[in-house]
Amino acid sequence: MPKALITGITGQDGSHLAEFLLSKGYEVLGMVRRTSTINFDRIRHFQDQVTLVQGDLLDQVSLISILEQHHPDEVYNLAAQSFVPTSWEQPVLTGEFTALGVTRLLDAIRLVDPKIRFYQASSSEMFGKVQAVPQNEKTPFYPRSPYGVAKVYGHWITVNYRESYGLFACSGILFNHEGPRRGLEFVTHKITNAVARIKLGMERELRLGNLDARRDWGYAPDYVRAMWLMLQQPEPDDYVIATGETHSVQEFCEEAFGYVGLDWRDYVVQDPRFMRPAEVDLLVGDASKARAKLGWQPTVTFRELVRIMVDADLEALQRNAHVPHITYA
Ligand code: NAP
Ligand code: G4F
Repeated sequence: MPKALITGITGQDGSHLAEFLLSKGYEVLGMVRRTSTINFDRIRHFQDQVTLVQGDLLDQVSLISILEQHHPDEVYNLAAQSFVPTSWEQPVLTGEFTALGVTRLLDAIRLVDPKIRFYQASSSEMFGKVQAVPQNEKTPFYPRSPYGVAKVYGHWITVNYRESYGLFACSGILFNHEGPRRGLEFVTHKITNAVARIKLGMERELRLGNLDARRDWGYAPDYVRAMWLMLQQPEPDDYVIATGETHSVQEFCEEAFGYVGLDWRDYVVQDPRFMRPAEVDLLVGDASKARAKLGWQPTVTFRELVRIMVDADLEALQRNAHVPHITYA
């Protein structure tokens, strides 16, 4: 039975990847950091099928101990400070987690067992002020946030450890991917949660920032499958994972409000508090390498994604589930 360690298992992608690997017969280890309140909402339904181990990307000894004690065959590094606006407020901490954390983990692998296969969660945010449309593996990076800068470091240190030490280290350059488990501060879930609240009479407006920004939005479960496929190849490599379609934040609003029979213009208010110091205006990925070499392709369209998220929010609110109201960016 292959064994995989997931850092960031409590996050959106970590929870989907754990379920995917369990379905493939893996023994799954999930690294969690100590918190005063348990935050296992996304993993509770399969928690008894995985082994949770305590560790932190800031603490190298914890990483080395986990590898020494549990001997995983594959390590998926999904942990990060992943919210772009926070990276301007906490740029040093973002660099510690999202950039140097990658080196701590790669070095732990090099020291304990260089045969471990490693996946790094790189990001389309690295393309930032895009130098080509669409973006592929050869497009130069021009990050526009401390988060993007940190991810560029994480990407190149992964390539460097592959080339310096022969590690089987892959970097997946994933474009935005969403779903009902997305954090409520990200724009897609902020919109669908507000649409559900407005539809149910619990709220009257939705305050957003830049409505013109365009993203290539896919469905998170499709994207974790690509991570696994990368580690099953004969050679390590880097891959762009994207749908190849781009939509604006306004189009996302049109689709989400329209789905429940409302006109977004009656509810959306632009608020300068949600504008960014530097914006990524347009992302659209070219995943032809992943299609050709991994046989990967997305299965959920933009319209289906919006509907899946709106339906999930409506259902959660109608069940009276605890869906906290978003009060910050
Ligand atoms: P997410 O929901 O924000 O999850 C982040 C995870 O990282 C959480 O489990 C969090 O744990 C953990 N974490 C944060 N700092 C840590 C630390 N110092 N030590 C250990 N764990 C730590 O992010 P996601 O959307 O699943 O994304 C997964 C990865 O893919 C991230 O690296 C993100 O930057 C990258 N990425 C995401 C997208 C996307 O569209 N979702 C696109 C490209 C790349 P807590 O629960 O304790 O906070
Ligand atoms: O949903 P977002 O916060 O995601 P963003 O910044 O694209 O980052 C996400 O995708 C990256 C991959 O490209 C990941 F690496 C990263 O970890 C994260 O998962 O914002 C999307 C767009 C931005 O242009 C933002 O300015 O939506 C715009 N936006 C407009 N109003 C807003 C809002 N974003 C947020 N979060 N909140 C708003 O009110």
